[in-house]
Amino acid sequence: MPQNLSPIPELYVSADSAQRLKVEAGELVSHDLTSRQLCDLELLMNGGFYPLKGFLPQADYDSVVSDMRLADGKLWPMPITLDVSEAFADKVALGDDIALRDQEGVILATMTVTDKWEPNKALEAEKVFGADDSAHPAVNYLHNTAGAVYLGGPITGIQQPVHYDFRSRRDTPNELRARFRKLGWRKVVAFQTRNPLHRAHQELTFRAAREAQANLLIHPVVGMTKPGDVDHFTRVRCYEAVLDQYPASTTTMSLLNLAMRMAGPREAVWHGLIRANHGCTHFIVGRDHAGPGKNSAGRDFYGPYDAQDLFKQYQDEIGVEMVDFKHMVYVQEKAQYFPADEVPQGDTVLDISGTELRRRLAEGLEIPEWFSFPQVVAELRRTRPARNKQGFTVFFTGFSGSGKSTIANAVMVKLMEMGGRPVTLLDGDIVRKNLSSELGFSKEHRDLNIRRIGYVASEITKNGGIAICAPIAPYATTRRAVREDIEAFGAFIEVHVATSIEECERRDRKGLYKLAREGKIKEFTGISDPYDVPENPEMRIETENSDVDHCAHQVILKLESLGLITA
Ligand code: PPS
Repeated sequence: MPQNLSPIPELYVSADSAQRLKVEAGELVSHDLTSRQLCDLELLMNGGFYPLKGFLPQADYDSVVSDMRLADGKLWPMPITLDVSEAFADKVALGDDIALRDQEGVILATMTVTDKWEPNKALEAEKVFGADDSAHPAVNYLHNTAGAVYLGGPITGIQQPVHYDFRSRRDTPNELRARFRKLGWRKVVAFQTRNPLHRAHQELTFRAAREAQANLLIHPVVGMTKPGDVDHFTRVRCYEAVLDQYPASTTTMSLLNLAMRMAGPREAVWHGLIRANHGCTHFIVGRDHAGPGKNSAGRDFYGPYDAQDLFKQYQDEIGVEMVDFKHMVYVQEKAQYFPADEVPQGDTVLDISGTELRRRLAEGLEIPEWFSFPQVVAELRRTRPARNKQGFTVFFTGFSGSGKSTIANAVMVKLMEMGGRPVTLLDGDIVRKNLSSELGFSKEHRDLNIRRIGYVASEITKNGGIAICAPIAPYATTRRAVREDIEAFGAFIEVHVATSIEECERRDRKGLYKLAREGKIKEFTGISDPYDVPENPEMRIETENSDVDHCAHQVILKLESLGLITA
């Protein structure tokens, strides 16, 4: 593919106009961008999403969803949308300019709203992600995080989002193009990654570049990746260590502030277009590129080669050539890496899967030098200490009077007796007194209450402590959101205290069921308000025939079996 390194159009106004526009925009209705929208806006403004001129208007959106093309026919596989709440949408009329602010309130851009509509999210999920299945992180986001209304229209960029971390490693498409021009790099292979690099990656990327007779751009995503991934701070420190392993002047690295959608084939095409905008000529696409994992039936969302097939089909339009990702394995006798299909006959192949690596890290086991670089392993161990040294959250859920608090208390005391990590109990009643005293029991207030508990628990988990939560937490989607927040930092163990409503009512320790039956307490869980029974909790406890000590002991045994505590 011919390389084009002339500057790509950006959406920024000149510095003088920016100053004036910023003052004027202070008067406009303003929208606080979500983390994902902030990533999207940055790439819209700096040309990473060229030829988009703003968040998609409806005609472009419809066409992208159904045909992977903008309304004018240009290839674009991913809907880049500004989702807002209905309440916000009501404040905006077509033709209005709105200010787009970052999370600190800084105005980054204005947008002229040309379109406003309620999208068919189920259709978007089916078409873009292949299934309306909330096990897919982007579908879950679509239904449970994104607002109900989309606004579309052109953007006027005022300033770039500010990044305080790894500033010298961040480049706009035009900065990278200029760098390639200056270095005389006429062919550039980009490698997209959201994981730490080990020796096999170094081998395969170097090999891919050599085969294409090109230079190499390590282009990791540091915006939003798959929930549960290693945080980008750790990854960038790991990448920096690996960068030293490439022959000098063949390879460079730049960080891409992209919010991934994990959309497999469509995502691969999108990644290709983004790399073309960054001045690359080749792009490495591997097995299950940007795969979201398993669907709710336990099967992969996409076939392992779907992304490669789709990419090949659109390669000319994308403007970058696909380079096949070779699965590299270590051959013991030769003490070097080979593509899996070129291993000399009879030789011994060594490989460590991602799952096995996580297990070894979790259990503090040896990670051999042939697999990774010592600096990378040291970084990973620093961030992910062995499981018995990490923070975690035990989240009890169940009806009022089911025994959650009593068991939670007993578990807390047992853990404190063992020592080693600080333990905090976030019991329903304690939280309602100290954190949520103004809240009632509507769905909105319960959700807010649980999100607050989740936030505190995630901070405790992140900092290596043990959080024990014991609210009713009646809604499955909210429990899932809390799980995601916490699993970014450590284990989340959901314990369903499955005492039946009849038994809770029979016990009626606080006399609340009686009042609920008499209608004196409204929206009472299990009587006049819903409770979603957890479908796949880590543990379910029956309290009707066991005493508290036995129930608490079962939890302790579970924590032991997960390697979170050692006897
Ligand atoms: S929630 O739904 O998770 O926000 O509830 P939570 O914060 O755990 O608070 C539940 C405790 O509040 C008392 N209470 C009620 N529970 C359910 N429904 C209604 N309407 C209600 N009104 C007051 C009740 O004592 C719960 O305490 P526990 O410890 O669960 O028995």
